[in-house]
Amino acid sequence: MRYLLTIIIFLNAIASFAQDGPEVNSEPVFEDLNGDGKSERIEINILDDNGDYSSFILKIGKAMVNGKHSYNVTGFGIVDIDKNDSQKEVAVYTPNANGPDEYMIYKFDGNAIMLLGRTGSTTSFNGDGTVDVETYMAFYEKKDRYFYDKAKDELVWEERKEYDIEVESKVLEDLAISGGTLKADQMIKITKAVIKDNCEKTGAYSWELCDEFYITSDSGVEGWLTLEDMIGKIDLPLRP
Ligand SMILES: [Ca+2]
Ligand SMILES: [Ca+2]
Repeated sequence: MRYLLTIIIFLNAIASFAQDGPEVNSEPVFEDLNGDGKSERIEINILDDNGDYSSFILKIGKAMVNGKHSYNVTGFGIVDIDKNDSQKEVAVYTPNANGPDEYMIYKFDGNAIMLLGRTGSTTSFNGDGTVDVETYMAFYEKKDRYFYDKAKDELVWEERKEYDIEVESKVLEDLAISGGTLKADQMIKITKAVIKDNCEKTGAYSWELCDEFYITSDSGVEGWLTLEDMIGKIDLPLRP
């Protein structure tokens, strides 16, 4: 029993799971990344720069690459962005201090290592050539999708400005919107978020106050408001 417990503790020490992501290893792993039937040895050296652990050297077979992440790196996982090809990828992981996960995703073609892209927040690898990234905004989650462009060998963002969201909230004081007036204490739903470019008005935590939101309500009053319009007037579930 004690022997088993020691093994379990040892395994816990070398592998942990990222939120929604692959198993994260800090020890070498053997895996066939380029689909030639031979496994590569994959290893990460996390560099200590006076207590900053965001730089690393990734070694795959005889190839190596230097990388720098946004936060301290804890290891890497093996991911399969597209299960329909024989390639697998290496995702170097940092648990962002603010909660969301971040990955730098590398391909190995048998000779060289190349960076396909990086994801800046909580990431889901769908296995069909797409990767979903969920970013915590002021009071909602913004869901973006990337697809693996094989011709470019790059993870490409599906560009969008408008996001469907669903946030219920209460009106704190009477507030005029394009479709009428929202009354204090009535419940509303916020159903769309539009991210505005070049917003220079920022609030606490760099919230972009120009972003626009579509409001619906049981009273039939609907319309658009900016984040600036809403703060203090609508009981938004703000998260610092
Ligand atoms: Ca191989
Ligand atoms: Ca694949």
